[in-house]
Amino acid sequence: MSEEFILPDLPYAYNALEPYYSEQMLRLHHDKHHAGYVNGLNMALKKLKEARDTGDYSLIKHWEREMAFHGAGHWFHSLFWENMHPGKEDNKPGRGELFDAILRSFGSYEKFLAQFKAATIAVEGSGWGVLAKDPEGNLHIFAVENHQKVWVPGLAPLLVCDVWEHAYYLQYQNRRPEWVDNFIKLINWKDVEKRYKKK
Ligand code: MN3
Repeated sequence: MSEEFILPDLPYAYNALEPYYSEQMLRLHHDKHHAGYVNGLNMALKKLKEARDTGDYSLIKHWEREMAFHGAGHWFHSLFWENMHPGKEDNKPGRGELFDAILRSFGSYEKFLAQFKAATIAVEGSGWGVLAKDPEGNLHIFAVENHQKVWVPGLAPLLVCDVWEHAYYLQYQNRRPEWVDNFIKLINWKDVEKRYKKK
């Protein structure tokens, strides 16, 4: 990999997610935190290339960990931005393939929502609530703590909710459940369905 990763632009204006997600918090989260992951990923890749060129692999474990940590951060945040759009109080997925999969996998949309919220609020420390698709097209909800370490092979993430403190503290302080409630209003279900339909 020689190409540098770049910070993707947001697919909406910085104030587009108000009042559920403040412009100030979005600027900090995207321009500083996500940018930090992109820089960290590029640095790790550069150091791994140097190791290949010199044959000095003495720090390989360190740079692999750095690559995993920053790479997962970059990947999850890129997904997270696209998972949201301007919010509304009664935000729900429309009828279709994804909605059918939600019914099949969780029993009802309300049950899905209750489990997704509970799993996300219960993340210990920093992490993400994740909705993912398995190779058979069934949906699963799980929490990702320490995003560089936890991965389930074969699961494709469709929807992620960031519950690192930097994602909500400025606006919500310690009220993580309130942030998760408002995240639900911001979900771009068309984006989630597009990802579900991808083979
Ligand atoms: Mn974040």
